Amino acid sequence: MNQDELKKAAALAALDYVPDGAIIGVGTGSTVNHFIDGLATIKSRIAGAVSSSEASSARLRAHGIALLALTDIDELPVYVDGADEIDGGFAMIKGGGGALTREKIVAAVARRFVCICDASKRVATLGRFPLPVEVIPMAVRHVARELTALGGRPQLREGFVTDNGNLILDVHDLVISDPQALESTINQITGVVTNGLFARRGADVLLLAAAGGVERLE
Ligand code: ABF
Repeated sequence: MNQDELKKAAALAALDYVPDGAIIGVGTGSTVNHFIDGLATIKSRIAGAVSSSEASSARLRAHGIALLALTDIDELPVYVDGADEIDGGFAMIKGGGGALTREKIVAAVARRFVCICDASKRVATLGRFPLPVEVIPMAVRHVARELTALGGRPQLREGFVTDNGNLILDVHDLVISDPQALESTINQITGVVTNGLFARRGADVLLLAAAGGVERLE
């Protein structure tokens, strides 16, 4: 199986975690796109979806799946999303697709975060993937200086503006020995909207697709 087939296998396995009649939190990315396509086959069994990006909203809408605003609900049984990296404690680096802020918001509301990945995303230690940091445009140089002081090498994601109208710095060469501590430290930098470390609120379930099948880890 190639990587896309593995992503699809992980995504379809997540349908088992969709309760009948539920509103589902939906992430962003190519793995999630397979989940959205799978969700369309059972859309009569769900009440609708809360989306984490304009891209996912468009795909959900194209399938006729009802979109709800997070402000319309008080709880969410499950959130399904991919990751760029995930470690043994289910902490993640996310945001390669640029949707990290809304992903983190919807994940914060969800009772259960089901992460869907191909095996290439599984790492012992986070950090080979450059850490995305969403930044208020006027603060981008200040935040870059602060991230450099933390040992990172920030690069502006050229030509990219997030759904929220902000910029993204991709931070290379960070040594992430304590994901939760670094997530909090970066959150404190004035001008940072969100950083792509999902460690304080990691995944609850990991569906990891490899050649031998989909491993379900909790
Ligand atoms: C999304 O999943 C992003 O946070 C992350 O970048 C992406 C992984 O992308 P893909 O599923 O396309 O590999 O939630």
